[in-house]
Amino acid sequence: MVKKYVYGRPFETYAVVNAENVSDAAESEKREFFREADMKKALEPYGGITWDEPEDWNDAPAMQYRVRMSDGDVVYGLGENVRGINKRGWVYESKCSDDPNHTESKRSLYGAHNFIIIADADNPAASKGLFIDYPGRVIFDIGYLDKNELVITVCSGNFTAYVVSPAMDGADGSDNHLYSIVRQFRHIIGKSYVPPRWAFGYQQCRWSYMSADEICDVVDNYRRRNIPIDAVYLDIDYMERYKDFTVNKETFPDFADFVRKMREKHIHLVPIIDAGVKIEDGYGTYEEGIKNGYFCKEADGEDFVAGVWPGRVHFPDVLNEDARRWFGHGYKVLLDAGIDGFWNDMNEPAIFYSEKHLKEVFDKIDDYKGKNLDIQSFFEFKGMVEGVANNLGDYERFYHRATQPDGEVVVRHDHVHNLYGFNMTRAASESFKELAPDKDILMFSRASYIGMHRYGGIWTGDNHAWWSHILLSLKMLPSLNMCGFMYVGSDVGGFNDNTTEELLMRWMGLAVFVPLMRNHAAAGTRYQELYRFTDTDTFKNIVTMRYALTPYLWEAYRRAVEQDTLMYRPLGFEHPEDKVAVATEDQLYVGEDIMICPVYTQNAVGRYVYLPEPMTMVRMKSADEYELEKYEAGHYFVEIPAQEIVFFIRDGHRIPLYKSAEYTEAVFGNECEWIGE
Ligand code: MIG
Repeated sequence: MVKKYVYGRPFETYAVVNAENVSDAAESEKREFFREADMKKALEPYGGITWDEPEDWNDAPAMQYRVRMSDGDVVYGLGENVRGINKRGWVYESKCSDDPNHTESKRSLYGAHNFIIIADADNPAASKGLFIDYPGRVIFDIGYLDKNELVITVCSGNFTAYVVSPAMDGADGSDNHLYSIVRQFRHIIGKSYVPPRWAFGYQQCRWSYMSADEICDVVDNYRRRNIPIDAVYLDIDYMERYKDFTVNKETFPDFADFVRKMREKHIHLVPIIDAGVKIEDGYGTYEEGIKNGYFCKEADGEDFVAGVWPGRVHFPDVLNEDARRWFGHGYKVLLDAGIDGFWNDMNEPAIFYSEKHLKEVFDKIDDYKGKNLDIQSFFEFKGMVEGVANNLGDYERFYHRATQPDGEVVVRHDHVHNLYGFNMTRAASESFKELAPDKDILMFSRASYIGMHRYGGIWTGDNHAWWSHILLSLKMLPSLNMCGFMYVGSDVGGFNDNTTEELLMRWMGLAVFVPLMRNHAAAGTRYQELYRFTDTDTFKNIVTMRYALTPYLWEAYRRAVEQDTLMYRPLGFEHPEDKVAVATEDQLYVGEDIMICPVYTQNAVGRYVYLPEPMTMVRMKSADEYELEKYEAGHYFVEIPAQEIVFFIRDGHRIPLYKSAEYTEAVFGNECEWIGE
């Protein structure tokens, strides 16, 4: 059962699309559920979170929900975020952020996924799902100020909360409270995006391959060594001076021909698209946007100017239907050149500086000139300069003419901040339907909000080549699935900092089971294409094993989408009564049949594995060489060399192992054998 609690006059986010069975809460229930809060007092203990007096349409007081948790209760959800699968013990803030430092002290990453499940340990039937449909800031204190209290603060009185209770009457075929909640929630937000099959192949990225020649070289290196690969990425340098929908003609002469040649080698090229449109006379996208008033505006009606890659840019007002359609049609030049995959970046939107704020800072810098900077003034100065990038104040400087069901409304960006990446991706995806209805197109984004899962996937942004980030990426998988995001993955090997051969190998060991298996690294870091290392045979072997498993993963993915359920299942979902299973956060069920237990520590010979049920261990040494061994439920130390892929098949289940190939489509035509009991 799903019940809807409407407060004030909510902004329509289009997160929920199937509300036919959603019932409305009575006024009295609503008053009980969320209470008005004195915002200053409510936010003070969290520090650093400011509260602006809302303006115009968004003028209702902030609201707060509080509930006690007993010791065993588990809180799941929140999609892309730091920390555990069980979110208890920290405070999270929904605020799409371009933050390249994913430490556990953070509260927000690139996505805003306001859905949680409170799994009630004492009375499982009282477990519930809670979705806060509000596109501005929401704070989820999940046992941070008081370890047994959950406090949700919505920085506005205009929002909708959806409460999902388990339906245990068998109506939805469920016999598990947690899955029942997931299924009902996923139903109301609509079916998740399904990518083309090749997007399950190994993909190579780097910021940036600078030319067609360099890309040819990368591809040759893979093909020559028979390391399977399906896609290579174009990061910002393929463009002409970082202008969306352009291609640098010097470094990529005859782009369409290049795309075609790559496709003959079964390689898909995937260009990046950035949110900011360069301000430059004679640049078509810029001029059209200006002419039609499609960019976000400041209060005085001037187009908002921010700085990103190309220097000064405007942001397309993707919350406006006409502007959205226009921006989406920009992808056409690349589609026409044969491109069938894109990644949308910097769409929180990331802002290096706003022109006005930068001017204020430059003016103030004069005050510090020649001064004896002491502890006070030095840190003030430092903070001021560092605070230029992604400054929250900049989000209060511009407006959208957002399309709402009853017409257009002018809304200040910070009140709808979390919808930008969603609508940029929606722009692309809606235009694909129109421009290339027969093409199956890969689309994923950095920023997102629930609802965007219908239009594309996400990657989890600028992680580091840190061991802890293998585990972090594993923990996000089920949380993302709960929020509808199915086509997901992290930058394998780590984006920031230099990777090592062993780290990359172990990361690949997890990525073998993840839809988006993309190796990506930042400019200036060590090159980390698989052939750059000593033991390229092992890398080849790992990727080949992935291809052998791809049809299983594809089916698991498809089924999870069709059934509105999880592809990645925490052990606690399968065994809610088993306390050890519930607390195990470094293993996952993948689909209905297998459990994975990747190694995520340096110099390991293996790891401890907990089996909540009897299973058969599969020790894959290569795509066609494996050993099976039966295990009873219990705790084990399992030796897992980096050269092998070890996972478990549940009793009574079998999975297909295909003959591998150098690109994904070919695998599906191959023979398979079934393994398991
Ligand atoms: O702030 O386009 O997350 O994947 O390589 C850097 C350059 C901008 C951030 C993306 C990253 C990409 C990079 N971009």
